[in-house]
Amino acid sequence: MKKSFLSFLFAVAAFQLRAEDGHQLWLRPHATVPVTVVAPASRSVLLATAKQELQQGWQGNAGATVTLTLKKDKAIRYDGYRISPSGVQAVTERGLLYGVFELIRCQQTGQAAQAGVSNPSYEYRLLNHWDNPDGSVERGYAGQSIFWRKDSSFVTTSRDKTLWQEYARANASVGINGAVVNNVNASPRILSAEYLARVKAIADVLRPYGVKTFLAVKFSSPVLLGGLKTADPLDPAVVKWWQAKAKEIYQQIPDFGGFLVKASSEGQPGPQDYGRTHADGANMLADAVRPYGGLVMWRAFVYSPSDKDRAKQAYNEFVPLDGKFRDNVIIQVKNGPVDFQPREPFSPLFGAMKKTSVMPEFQITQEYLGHSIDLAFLSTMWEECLGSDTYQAGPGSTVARVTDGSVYPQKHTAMAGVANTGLDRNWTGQDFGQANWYAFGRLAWNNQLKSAQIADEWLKQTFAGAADQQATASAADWNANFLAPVTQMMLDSREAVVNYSMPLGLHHIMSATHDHYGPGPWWAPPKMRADWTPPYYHQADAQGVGFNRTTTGSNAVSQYHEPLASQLNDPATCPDEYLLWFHHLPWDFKMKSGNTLWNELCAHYDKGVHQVRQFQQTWDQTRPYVDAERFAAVQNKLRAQSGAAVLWKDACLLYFQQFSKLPIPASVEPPMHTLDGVIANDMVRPRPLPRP
Ligand code: GCV
Repeated sequence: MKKSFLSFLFAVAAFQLRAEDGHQLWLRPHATVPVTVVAPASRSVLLATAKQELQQGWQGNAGATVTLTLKKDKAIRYDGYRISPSGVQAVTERGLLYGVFELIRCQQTGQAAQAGVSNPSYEYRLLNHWDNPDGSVERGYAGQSIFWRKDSSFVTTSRDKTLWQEYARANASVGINGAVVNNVNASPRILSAEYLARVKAIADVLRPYGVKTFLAVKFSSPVLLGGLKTADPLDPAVVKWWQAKAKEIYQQIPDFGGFLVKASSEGQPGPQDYGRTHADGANMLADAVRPYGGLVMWRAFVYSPSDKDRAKQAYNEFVPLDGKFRDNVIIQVKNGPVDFQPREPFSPLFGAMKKTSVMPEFQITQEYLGHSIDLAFLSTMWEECLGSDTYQAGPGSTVARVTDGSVYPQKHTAMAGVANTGLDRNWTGQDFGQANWYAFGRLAWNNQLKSAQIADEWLKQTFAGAADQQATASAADWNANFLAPVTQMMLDSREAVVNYSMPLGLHHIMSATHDHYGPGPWWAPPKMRADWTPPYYHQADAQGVGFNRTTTGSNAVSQYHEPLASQLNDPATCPDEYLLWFHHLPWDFKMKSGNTLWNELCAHYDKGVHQVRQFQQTWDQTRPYVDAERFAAVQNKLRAQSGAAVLWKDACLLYFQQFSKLPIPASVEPPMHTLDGVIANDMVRPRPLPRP
């Protein structure tokens, strides 16, 4: 059972394929040695997968015997496992598979596999694909959908199957056990017989890797697909329609996971169209899937104008419904109260619904953090959210603990991530985007993991042995000149994006015309609803900048528990990171650093630009340690990101300067753009970046 330690890095160099297009993700082929696997006699496909993975990936002692045991064990919950000197023990076959992947991960990263139990933090660890039936992907930056085709062809090809299998395997390797395979802005067609046949085909390929298939459904499907006159959740015909549809699905996919619903949100139909509540809608669907053990994930991403402050609306709508949901409903809550911004405080819904299962939704695809161009390791952002103390059940009630069942008796626990996958050969567009998929899975398995460990694991599995020079390089050399600097770059990368785009609590000031890439603090076409425009969020004027959410403003602070509410309410105690989220402050406001707000803002934008330039230098120095293909790809992306960072800095400083009327400090690199120029360019769609 002992693993092969650091020699793994270099023993494999000769084995590597020289063409590294990133398709193998963190599961690149390795030199392996024989292992004997002793496992229960079973025809289970999952068990077969576990055995196969062990045999194909073993890098421990040659000729070792590893025993896989299925056994009741009170210490193991969900799909957890116990590692012992003789092998892996679990209660479920999925648990065995995850234990096997843990053994292999440890061997590959030079860690000793820890004897003992590892339980997942969440029962369900799910990817949400915003993939449309026509093959496009909403907020997708890595090509077309891996599940759906533009030509609406329903023939499942061997290429489809191979891709879905690789996808499922990657998920299983980090413990992801569910996939919602279509967009939350759901087409009713997804529930038609022809689409369900394809869903079945997908489910059949994902199953051997323990990945359950779920669907996002449109609330008005009974009308649009079923021809009913209403989708009122209390109408008996509607109830019957959903029951029949659930039966039809489960007949084809007996282990179907359930439904994800975006309702009464951004133009999507919902129970409120019929004067019903979210609970009425969710419960009706929950009853339809209950006989089969299905789940309903009901999204809290709603912002009907119940309050002038959009950040308050989800809380206003959902907290009064606490305790009114069936126990197979989970309320799916975005990490922040607005919409996946580079930095948001945690959503006040976390911890506030004490009698309802609540799950976090993170966005792996980088809608607001530079698409698949910018390098942004999002693990640090999710770690920040999960570690935030809600105080809802006393100190230490972190977002992690109020959602994973340790504080409240949630019937079900789950975490979702909006996927960043597409048909691009490397799956995620930017090679470092793979790290976000990896990190999501690892954090869903263990919500206490640290980003530094995740980055270290991912880099070792993704890049070790990926250059000819490594045949002669030493482990110490690789650690010092690749692993350490690149880990640091990853750990700094999200903060760099915050610095050059929306520092100090600024949010939602991106360009709308470029699909949320690049700056657009000025964007406010006439007649546009205000809470879709940046000026609504930054509120810049001659007096200052920021959204007043204190007790003298929208009072969003009151949705947080004490002592947090008071801390956030006072600019002297509000953390700088959230300052302009909660406060409208004068341009000469004295910051904790001693700087004025204006100078501090300028310094953050400038710092972001310099951080990206530092990343470029860091990456350039890794050339001897990285295969030529991925080296050039990342280098190109960083070059583009560097330009984008300068554009953000120049645009935002020049725009805000119109209000502050203050000079940009001499310590800050002077703008190379003009405000008119960047505004004009914002209205023109930029040419796509050349693909390296
Ligand atoms: C799927 C944001 C995105 C939308 C997305 C929505 C959601 O508004 O821009 O593309 O729609 O969030 O999460 O439902």
